[in-house]
Amino acid sequence: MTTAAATVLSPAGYTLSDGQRRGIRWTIYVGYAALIAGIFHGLAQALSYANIDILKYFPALRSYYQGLTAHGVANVFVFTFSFSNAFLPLMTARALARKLHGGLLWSSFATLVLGNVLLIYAVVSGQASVLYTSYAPLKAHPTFYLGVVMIVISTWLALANMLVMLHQWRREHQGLRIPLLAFVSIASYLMWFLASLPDAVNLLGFIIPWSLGWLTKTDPLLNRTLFWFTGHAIVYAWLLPAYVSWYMLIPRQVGGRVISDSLTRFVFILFLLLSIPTGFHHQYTDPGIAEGVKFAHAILTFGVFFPSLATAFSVTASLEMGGRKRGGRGIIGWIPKLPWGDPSVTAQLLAMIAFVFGGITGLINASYIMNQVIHNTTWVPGHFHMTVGSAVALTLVGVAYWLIPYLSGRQLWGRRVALASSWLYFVGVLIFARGMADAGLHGMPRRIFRVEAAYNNVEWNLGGMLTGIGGTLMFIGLFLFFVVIAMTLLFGRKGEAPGDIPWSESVSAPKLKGWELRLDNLTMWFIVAILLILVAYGPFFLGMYTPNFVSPGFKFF
Ligand code: HAS
Ligand code: CU1
Repeated sequence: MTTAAATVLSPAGYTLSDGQRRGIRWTIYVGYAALIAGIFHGLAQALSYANIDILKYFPALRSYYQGLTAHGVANVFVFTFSFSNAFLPLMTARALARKLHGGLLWSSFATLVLGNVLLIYAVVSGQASVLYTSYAPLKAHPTFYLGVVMIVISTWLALANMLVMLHQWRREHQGLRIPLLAFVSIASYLMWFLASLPDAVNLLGFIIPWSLGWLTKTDPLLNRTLFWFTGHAIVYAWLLPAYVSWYMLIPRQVGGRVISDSLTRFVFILFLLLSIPTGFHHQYTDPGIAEGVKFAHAILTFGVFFPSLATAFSVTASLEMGGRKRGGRGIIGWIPKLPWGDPSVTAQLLAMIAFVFGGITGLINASYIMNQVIHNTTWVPGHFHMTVGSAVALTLVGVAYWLIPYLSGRQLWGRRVALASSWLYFVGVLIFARGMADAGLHGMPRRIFRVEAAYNNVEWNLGGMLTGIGGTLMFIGLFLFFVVIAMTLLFGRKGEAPGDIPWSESVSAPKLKGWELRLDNLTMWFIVAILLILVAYGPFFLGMYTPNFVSPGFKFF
């Protein structure tokens, strides 16, 4: 390793001030508060597929759809982004050995809280039972959409914080490569920033004015298209912070290293390029979109599958390196040698295993013809509970097991309970997803209150029952996670927490000359991403589509 690169990669003596530590911690707590509500609603949803109704015991809950909206919004908007708003800037600050920008840290926190308050008001008061996708012409109270906008703005402020730190660092370190941990963290939110713009246009330009009554009619196809323009890439905004941990932190935690600096950068660049121009794979069955455009998005979806395959290879190689260092032999003999007793590692290993099935089901969804079979069935929630509901959720659980001690200065409480929590959740989600997939293949629609459905089918019984059993185990698993976190914060031993972030260096240092330097040119990759988007969405917006503002708003629930 060259000395120049080494100095930058391991800046000694990094300390996070108490004020900034608090800002980061409270940002994460906002997400935890949402997730607590989210798991209770999740339990109710899962049991309802087994024909068990506990929704009636929820105070002030008016409908199944109000509960499902609360579940989706809390888990995928608030929990995920609260975590990322804290985690990614912290990783960048650590890698660049810089202080966070205090004003941006706290304004990101404030907008997150404001967004949350607006969302809670809209959903709890029963004025926004439109589900997290909020498809027009279902119409919610303006505070719902404003809440979403505020959450998005909080992510932009978090990105601004990272860019300010990068800008300052670059001024002082000309000619040096961006440290990998900072690069992947920034690339993740840069992708999300670009991805969030279409739905920002949708909300600010159409949906909010319509919901305020300034526009009387709306165009559902346009709204759905703008939503999915953002909505596919949003899944990678949830996933990439988990990948940051898998690439950069897990290797250190198991005693390995990052396999390749350039491959890691390349993977995150591919996500920047390919996450966005794929949104029509959610609209294969929508009328008004030419087959050719849908086909192009299908091909690009197979393209965005590739960086995850590269990740599977790369992360497994880091794990194998760690397992062998710990005495593992043979083709798979290194697997049991991994530190399975470390709750932070175990949660993330289980997240990875679940994601293998999440990836396979994703490929099935993306396949144009097979999508006709599974679209709008419970297969789809089966898929996404093994992606966002496992790869992401379990990784964030695993990261919390070192991050909360690091931020609070208290040692993790209850290692065994923490391990049990992840195993219960993992086994639960596999049973749950098997149930959903099975029932989906027998045509059970998603987003139905089965308990009251007049069109029940006996072929859904097995799948529905597995869904209920798996969902209950998932609930217990995450409930135990909260017990561990609460006990750590209240009773964890002081002064024995990790003093640093467990980040890893790559096997060989980043090159200081040659083509690899271009990988760091984020501005160039950002522009290439825009060009690809123009190719993928241009024909639809410029050629095929004529605005058709035909529909008034509806409120059914
Ligand atoms: Fe998806 C629908 C296609 C990934 C989330 N997806 C959804 C919805 C959500 C979602 C929420 O093409 C529903 C939206 C709605 O409400 O309507 N998805 C894909 C494809 C991928 C994919 C091709 N999805 C995700 C991720 C998500 C997510 C990630 C959240 C975080 N999805 C679709 C399609 C639909 C869809 C269609 C529409 C369906 C419809 O008709 O409505 C791919 O990116 C997946 C790539 C993943 C892999 C797996 C790599 C594995 C790794 C782990 C390695 C394991 C190791 C284990 C190392 C290739 C990296 C080692 C461990 C040891 C112990 C040794
Ligand atoms: Cu997607």
